[in-house]
Amino acid sequence: MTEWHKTACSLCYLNCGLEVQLDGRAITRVRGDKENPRSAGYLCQKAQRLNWLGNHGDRLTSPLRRLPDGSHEQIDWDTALREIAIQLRAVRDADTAAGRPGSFAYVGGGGQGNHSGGAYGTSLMKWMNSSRYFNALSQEKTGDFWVNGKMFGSQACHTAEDIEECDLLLVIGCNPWLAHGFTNARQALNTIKNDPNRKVIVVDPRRTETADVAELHLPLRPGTDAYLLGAILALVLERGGADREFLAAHCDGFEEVAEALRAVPVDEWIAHCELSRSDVDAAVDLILAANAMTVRVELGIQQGRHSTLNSYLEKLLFLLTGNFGRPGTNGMHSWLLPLWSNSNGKRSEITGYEYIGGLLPANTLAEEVLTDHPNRVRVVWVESSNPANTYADTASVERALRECELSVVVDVAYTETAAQADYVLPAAAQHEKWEFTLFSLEWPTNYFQVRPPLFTPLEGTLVEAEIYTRLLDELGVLPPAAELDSLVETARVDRAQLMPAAARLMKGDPELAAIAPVLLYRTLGPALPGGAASMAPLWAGAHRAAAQMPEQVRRALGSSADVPALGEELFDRILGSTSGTPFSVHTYEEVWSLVRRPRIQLAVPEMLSWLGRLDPVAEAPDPRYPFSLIAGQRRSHNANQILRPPAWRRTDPDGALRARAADLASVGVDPGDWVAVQTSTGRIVARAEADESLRPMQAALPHGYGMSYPDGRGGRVINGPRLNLITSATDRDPIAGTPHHKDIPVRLEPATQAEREAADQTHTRIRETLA
Ligand SMILES: Nc1nc2c(c(=O)[nH]1)N[C@H]1C(S)=C(S)[C@@H](COP(=O)(O)OP(=O)(O)OC[C@H]3O[C@@H](n4cnc5c(=O)[nH]c(N)nc54)[C@H](O)[C@@H]3O)O[C@H]1N2
Ligand SMILES: Nc1nc2c(c(=O)[nH]1)N[C@H]1C(S)=C(S)[C@@H](COP(=O)(O)OP(=O)(O)OC[C@H]3O[C@@H](n4cnc5c(=O)[nH]c(N)nc54)[C@H](O)[C@@H]3O)O[C@H]1N2
Ligand code: SF4
Ligand SMILES: [Mo]
Repeated sequence: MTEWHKTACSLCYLNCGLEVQLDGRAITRVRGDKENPRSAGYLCQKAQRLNWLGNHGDRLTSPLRRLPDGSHEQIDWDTALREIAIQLRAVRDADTAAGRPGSFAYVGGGGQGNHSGGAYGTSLMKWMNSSRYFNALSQEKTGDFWVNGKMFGSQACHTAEDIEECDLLLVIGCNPWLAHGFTNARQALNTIKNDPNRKVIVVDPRRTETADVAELHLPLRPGTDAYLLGAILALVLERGGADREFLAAHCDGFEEVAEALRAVPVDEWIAHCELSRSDVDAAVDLILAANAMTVRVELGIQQGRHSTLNSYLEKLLFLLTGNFGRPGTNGMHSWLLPLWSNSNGKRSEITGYEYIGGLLPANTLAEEVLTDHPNRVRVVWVESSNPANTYADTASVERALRECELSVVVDVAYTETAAQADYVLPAAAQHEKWEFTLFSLEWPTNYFQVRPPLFTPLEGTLVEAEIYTRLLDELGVLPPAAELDSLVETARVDRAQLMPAAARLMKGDPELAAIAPVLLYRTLGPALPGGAASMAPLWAGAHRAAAQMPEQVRRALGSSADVPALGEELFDRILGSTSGTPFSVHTYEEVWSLVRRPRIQLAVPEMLSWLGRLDPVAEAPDPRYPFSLIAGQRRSHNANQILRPPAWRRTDPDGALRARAADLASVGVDPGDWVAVQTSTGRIVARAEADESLRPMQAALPHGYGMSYPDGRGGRVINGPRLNLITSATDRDPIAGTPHHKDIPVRLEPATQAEREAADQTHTRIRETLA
């Protein structure tokens, strides 16, 4: 019988536990891992396509160097790392001589299921004296983090949902049926649907697959969530729905918030949302009747208009009604290693944007490069991200990649970003190395899973830990080999002694402290079983978690050990549990140990004044761009930029533009035609498809298309819309800089003759690559 190997899916950030069968370097069968304590056997249709993650014709197998004509030539690893090191050293020296902050930008550091590279990449950033970190979180979640900082005391405080126990699930601006976003989403939605005592409300302009299982759907006008949430909050207070006992015990600032909400012109705002008062009243009835409500949100409001304000109002909704920290409500999860940090208001000197969670807005990357400001970004280092397709305003991002002094891409495939880079470094794919995800966002029990490799690294590739270690060695930053080898011996003989020994080594040497993860890889790494060297930073994480929440870690492990032995035990458990393991178990009351202020601060002045400034009249649509585009919808067969070969998609091969048939007809387009989508930034062509679930004058293009792929004839062909050619990087949130991708003003028109011919030709070539 063929053996089943444990792993996890990395096609979305839920990272369901999987078991797979192999044939050579291929994954041939996939099933849910019933022993995974979190996902318990669950998977969705995408997991079956996992073979395409690392096994396809567009893998990188050699470092590349850009030639003057824009093409790339293959070079060997030593040459690549030597040349890159020389340039990095020169930039760092120039920064120091000029007394300016490091001009190195780190972009990415992990995708949906791979965060092992991030610790090493940030080591390089720190050694370059820089803190300029950009990634996907800073184009979706930083508004949320900012609000968390104000209300809960740290931007690394992050709320979670207890969907299993809730009796009301309020879904705002997300579509868990297709995008998941919480564990075992479809199963959880079906369970609620089949229980007469439990309800779902969906707030989404579109009648989504999730709305189909809901008791109530509020199809608001795109971009009006702040008005709706303001109106709902005002009605909840008016009807006595504030949980006075909870508020008195745990929160400050209620009176200021109540005063601001009393000023909300409820009926005017509901009219602006194009909803009926009776539907909104019905939602308020359900909220007031609920014993335990959980609010679940995502891009519909985070990449919607008034993004940061939306995040604030959404949190007020569960806090004012006392739906926090009890079974079935929102809570706060622990971390093994936090995926983002807390920033204290530091700002970019170039754009003025605040660092949030340690990140600068992804939307401002190109601006940080394309300026003559003396502190501009000079080096762009991209790892495990494809900003040339995923950041707003593709043309500017590509220009920034080309015009900076040095651009380096670490990826497994020849991405659109790699195509612009000075150097491209080929990484081993996720199933060719030890890997893990830091998307451990569960509450009150939280889990962690490491995945051992299924295959050896493809020839010519290296794991990220090795790439950064070799580079820092080339830069002469690592201590002498003899010194490191003595630590290797310490780690082998008595791991617990490594901590004080490493501390002695780094003491007083900021350069070494900056690269602590690399030192751990080099010293602890060789002592780890099964070649798990790159997992070394988790050792520090395990000790950190054990020290911060010993009681909860003991509960999770069933252990009675004390710190630091508890940290060692946790690390061993994590490395040894290929199906994943709980690492912390909180009681509900212990939620307060995860909040970083004595009391939650409800009144956030910037948010209350924003609420006061909301003005429906100022938000009339632009007649030149009358449609609202969902620029980046999650569908059955898209998965960010992770699966590149067109063959993986079982549905929606062209990445269709969807809109109501009548709306398509009104612009002279029939379903099946090529339609042009025009914005003030750009124009793209897509296949039109009728979809009556959208609102009138709303259209949708999918996320996760626009990748180029070898066409088998020596050229490359682009699969589906390169969406961010038409999005603007400056149409963004004033606080977090997050884009308004879910509500982009566009014009639709029939494609021109030339555009149709080009699109037909592309379509044919894509078909040929499938054959
Ligand atoms: N299949 C699939 N699943 C994925 C991914 C993928 O690529 N493919 N990517 C993963 C990632 S990285 C993320 S961040 C998540 C995102 O997950 P979601 O946020 O759930 O996905 P989206 O489809 O981007 O948008 C969510 C919903 O917002 C709605 N919406 C649009 N405008 C508005 C508005 O103004 N107000 C409100 N309330 N709603 C609006 C849309 O109709 C849509 O249903 O998905 C993850 N899961
Ligand atoms: N218009 C619009 N734009 C969007 C969105 C939208 O809805 N609309 N959604 C945004 C969201 S929510 C997100 S999360 C981002 C995602 O955008 P990105 O942050 O760019 O991430 P991914 O698309 O996941 O790309 C992952 C990259 O990592 C590479 N990779 C995979 N495995 C490995 C590995 O082991 N090592 C290395 N080094 N590389 C690897 C893949 O080849 C791919 O190039 O897109 C954002 N962009
Ligand atoms: S829900 Fe996400 S992680 Fe789970 S199988 Fe589907 S794509 Fe993979
Ligand atoms: Mo995302």
